[in-house]
Amino acid sequence: MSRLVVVSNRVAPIQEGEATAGGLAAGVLDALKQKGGLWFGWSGEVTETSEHKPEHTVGPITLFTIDLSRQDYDEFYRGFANGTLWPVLHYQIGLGRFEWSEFEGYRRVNDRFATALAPLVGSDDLIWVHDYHLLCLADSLRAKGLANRIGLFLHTPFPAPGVFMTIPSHAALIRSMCAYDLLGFQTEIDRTAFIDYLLRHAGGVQTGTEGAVHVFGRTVRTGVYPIGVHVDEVRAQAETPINRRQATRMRANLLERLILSVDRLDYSKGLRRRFAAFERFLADFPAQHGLVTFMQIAPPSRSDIETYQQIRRELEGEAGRINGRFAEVDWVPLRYLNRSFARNVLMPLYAEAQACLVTPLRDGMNLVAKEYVAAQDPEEPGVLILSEFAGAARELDAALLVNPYDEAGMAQAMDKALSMPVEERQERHQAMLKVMRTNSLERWRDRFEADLRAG
Ligand code: ADQ
Repeated sequence: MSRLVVVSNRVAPIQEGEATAGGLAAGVLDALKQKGGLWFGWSGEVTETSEHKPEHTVGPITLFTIDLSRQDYDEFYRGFANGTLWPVLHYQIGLGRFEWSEFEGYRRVNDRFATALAPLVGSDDLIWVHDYHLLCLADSLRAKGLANRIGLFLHTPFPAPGVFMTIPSHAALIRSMCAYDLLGFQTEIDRTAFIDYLLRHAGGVQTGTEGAVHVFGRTVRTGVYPIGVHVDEVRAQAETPINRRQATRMRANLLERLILSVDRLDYSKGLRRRFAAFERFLADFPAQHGLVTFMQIAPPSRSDIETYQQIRRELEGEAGRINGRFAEVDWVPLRYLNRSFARNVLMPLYAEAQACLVTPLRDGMNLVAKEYVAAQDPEEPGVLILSEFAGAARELDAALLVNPYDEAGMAQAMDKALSMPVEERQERHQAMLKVMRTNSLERWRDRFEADLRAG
């Protein structure tokens, strides 16, 4: 059988026998471990020579990475990928910037990936590309004569055409995306938005096959593949006695009700409005004073981009102000932790929390929501409060769904979560667990791979 070649912006650092991180890394690794294959991406290093690293083998997996030059990093990574695409894909048009030179840098790095990758690929290998950094990679590989099956899975949302078209190079991007054979999305909403663009703005015509469009002289297939988590693995991590002891110690100096949030520090995650909603909760529900702690874990990410520095400054200010307004000598309502935690600390902490607030303004899926549900004790589960604009809300509709722009609504949901009877909590938890067991991480991976192979 042909090999699987996975390409993503970053290759996760993996060691044999070590637990892996969530989401992309875990899903990709499982796929590669089963059948063996190649994982290709950026090393994470910026060097003047932008060299190839020697390949590195872990079990049946070969890792191959390249460095980026300073100019590549600035134009491709900080510039077009994270300064333009990321905000627009998350409907934050006002936060986007656009420079043609950065778009050219993005194309150039996609070409560099293709140049380094092409000689490593066999003629019948299956190429599975991940995410918004590499929308033009298939186009670059085709230009080098590769006729392999190439698929892209977009981990972020795909926005309504009118939003995507605010990117001045939108037409070139879409044309490049159509060099893929299969485009995978997290939800039907994302897939429909993409097809809508093709039909209304690119002269596409639907073929008889569901989700397939004839456009730019070829047929592009699309599919919906909601990414999942390893439910039993998360629960086992949450329950391991040594992990639990650590979590209980961490909890010891918190009060009896813990509301938890865990995110990368990113403006798309809705942290500012979430802080405001917690403030509203404290103002509207004084009976909860002295009883509730809201813990926000948010390690900085992309911190050399101005919009990220700004949100960090704002949140630091807000956390101080809210605590200043409400804290007592023996009670600090908001704990704001700017660091990441190992999974064996995080999963038991999920299990300890009575509620988890996951309120992104937009999110492709949001794995924290799924991890929180998976980590719960089925007899005494906590309550998930989830933004209706997270991809996960399409599956987890038994959560308390909220509008992340409605601060009063989120405050009410917090109160409802903390006073919900155990029967209702169990019922909601079971419903969510059932969907998550069906839409597992294995299913995500297997369906995408099978569809790409089937062609
Ligand atoms: P992200 O935007 O990074 O992923 P998310 O889906 O929530 O968001 O995944 C984050 C992962 O990192 C989770 O596994 C979580 O446990 C971990 N994590 C987050 N904060 C952490 C912390 N402080 N310490 C330790 N671990 C932490 C992108 C898309 C999402 C999509 C995923 C997968 O933006 O919408 O769900 O890819 O497709």
